[in-house]
Order: sequence, then C-alpha cells, then structure tokens
Amino acid sequence: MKLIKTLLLAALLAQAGQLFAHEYDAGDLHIEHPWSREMPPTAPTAAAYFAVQNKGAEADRLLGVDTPAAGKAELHEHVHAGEMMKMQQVQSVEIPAGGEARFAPGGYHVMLFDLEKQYRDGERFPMTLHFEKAGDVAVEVVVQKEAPADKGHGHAH
Ligand SMILES: [Cu+2]
Repeated sequence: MKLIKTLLLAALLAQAGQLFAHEYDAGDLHIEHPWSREMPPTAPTAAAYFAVQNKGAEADRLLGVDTPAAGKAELHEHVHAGEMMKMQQVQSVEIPAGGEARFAPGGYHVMLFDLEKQYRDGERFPMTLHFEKAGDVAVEVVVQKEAPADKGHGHAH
C-alpha cells in the first residue's frame, strides 16, 4: 500500500512538473521553457520555441540546433511578404547583451524536418543549442497542445 501511494505521488509530481516552465543556464545565458506544439501524426514538420536571455555584457549568437528527434533542424523567421507571412531560414540569431531573443509562433522558431515521429502532448525530446560563445547547451523540449502563457511581448497572429 505504501509503495502504491509512493508511486502515485511520483506520477502526480511528474505531471505537475510539466505544468511549470523548465529552464537552463549556460554562462551568461538563461534559456526558458523550450516547447513544441503537438502536431497531427501525419504532419511533415514541427517547430520548437524558447526564449534566451543574455545577462552578460557581450552579445552571443545562436548558430544552430540539432536533435535526434528530427533528420534536419533549421533556424527560421517569419517575414511579411505583402499580405502573406512566409518563413525563411536564417543562419544565426543574435542574443543581444543585456537583452533576449524570443522564439515564438509568428516569429523566430526552430523548424524540424524528417521527424522520427510526431510527439504527443506531454512528451519530451532532447535538443542541443549551439551558441557562438556559450557553446553547446542540451535542453529538453516539452510537447504541449497549447502555447504557454506569454508574459513577454511576442505578437500573436
Ligand atoms: Cu519554419
């Protein structure tokens, strides 16, 4: 009985953990809540989002990412093309000194191609961020149905 209670408690705590933002520190960089929206099982791509704050006095750059969950991962941005929004690859994203870069729907995102599978709400997959100065930072991407509440200034579409 005690064992069952312990297991139940562990399961509850594990679930509660997913509701809270998870974050990572690497040198002067602080990486907040990497997440990906749950996609239909047949969707050909997915996108990952996070915010990076730079507490240092020098700018850093995100040069790329990779993940065993996808055959290819690219840094993308959304740009206005007349009435349309289209996305295009960028080679790197600056994390300004004392500032931040936000990856969010409608803006910068990590585009994931050739997925090994589409992950479900609540699942996680590993991803490594490659920074020019801070080096490689391993994070876990949480898959969720809904975008996390945005306390920042991302713009919605
Ligand atoms: Cu894209």
